[in-house]
Amino acid sequence: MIALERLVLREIALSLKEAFRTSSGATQHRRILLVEAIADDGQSGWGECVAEERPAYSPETVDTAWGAVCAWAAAAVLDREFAGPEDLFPALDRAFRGHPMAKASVEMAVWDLAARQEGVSLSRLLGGTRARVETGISLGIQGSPERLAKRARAAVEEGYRRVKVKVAPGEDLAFALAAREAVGEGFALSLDANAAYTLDDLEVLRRLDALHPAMIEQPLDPDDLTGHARLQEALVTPICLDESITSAARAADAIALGAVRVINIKPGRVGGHTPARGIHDLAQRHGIPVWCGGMLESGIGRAHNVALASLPGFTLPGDLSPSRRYWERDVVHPPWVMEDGCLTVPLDRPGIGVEIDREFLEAQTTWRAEVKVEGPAG
Ligand code: OSB
Ligand code: MG
Repeated sequence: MIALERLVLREIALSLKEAFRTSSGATQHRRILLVEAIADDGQSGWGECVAEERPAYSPETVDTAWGAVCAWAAAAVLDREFAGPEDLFPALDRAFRGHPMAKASVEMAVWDLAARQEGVSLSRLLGGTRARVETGISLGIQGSPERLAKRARAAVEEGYRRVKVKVAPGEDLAFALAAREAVGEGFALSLDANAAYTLDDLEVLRRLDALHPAMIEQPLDPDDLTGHARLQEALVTPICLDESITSAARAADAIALGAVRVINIKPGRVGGHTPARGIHDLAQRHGIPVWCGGMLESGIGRAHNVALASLPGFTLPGDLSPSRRYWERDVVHPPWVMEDGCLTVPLDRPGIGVEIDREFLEAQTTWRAEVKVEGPAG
């Protein structure tokens, strides 16, 4: 039985080692919302909200998520009992529409909490079957194709199992070609457009297709499933959907329409581990490979992604890079390190399997709030 006593929200500031640029803008300084769920037995679990500062990737932001957690998610989860962590998402989803990133930050904190209470790893509680997960790197748009080629070559040498390159109209063909030449013909190279194209761009999309990337991620608008289905008919390259997949129902529609051949699952985008696992199960039934996406997470969100990526259907390398790819100093001990192109799933440690560096976290905290159960118990 899980009974939550309070939620502690924190916003932290973390600077990326280098700016990350996509078709929807550049990020250098991250504002990250963290949620700590504290149970009546004093045990706590951690979640990380993947919402960004601006509504570019999705309609949610750090500020809308903060508001949604305080106003609605807290009311839905505090002052009641849950039989298990899989009951959190249904409760949150019944309580209010939308805001999946806000819901996920609470839901995932409770999964960590539940695993710690049971003394098992989060991977084990979720049904993970792998001890290591393959890493991929997502390279932002670089200043020139030459610079991108250099970065892509270095990534292969470092051991990454897949290189993903961001593309945007006007910064696509020369960049993708340079990356293909840099990594070699047989290497898994994928492209991510973050919804920057339309069906009017068919000509350039066909030319990208000719470079036979492993997949092209989210070429069109997130709402445009039929457009993706039409585009898939015109391309050999499998279409992977990211932004479009906001729920298991949406994933089922995309599969039924023929709009998707690979799915990028980010638990933080779809409402948490329960819906993420639902999409994983659905994809497995349809023979669709999935991989775990990333949102430039701190070591906390990364830990959740690693646990999810240990499930059997995650057969492709994810956007799961080691801590040092992003941060001078991560907020967890130990930091995530890459060994032989993989991250190790911390199966012998309870919950997400990393310690929170509370001192560093405190130093980076810009806002903090606590939401508690009312009355004598609180
Ligand atoms: O589209 O996958 C994306 C980062 C922020 C927002 C959207 C995306 C990304 C990435 C980075 O590609 C992946 C990572 O965390 O390394
Ligand atoms: Mg993407």
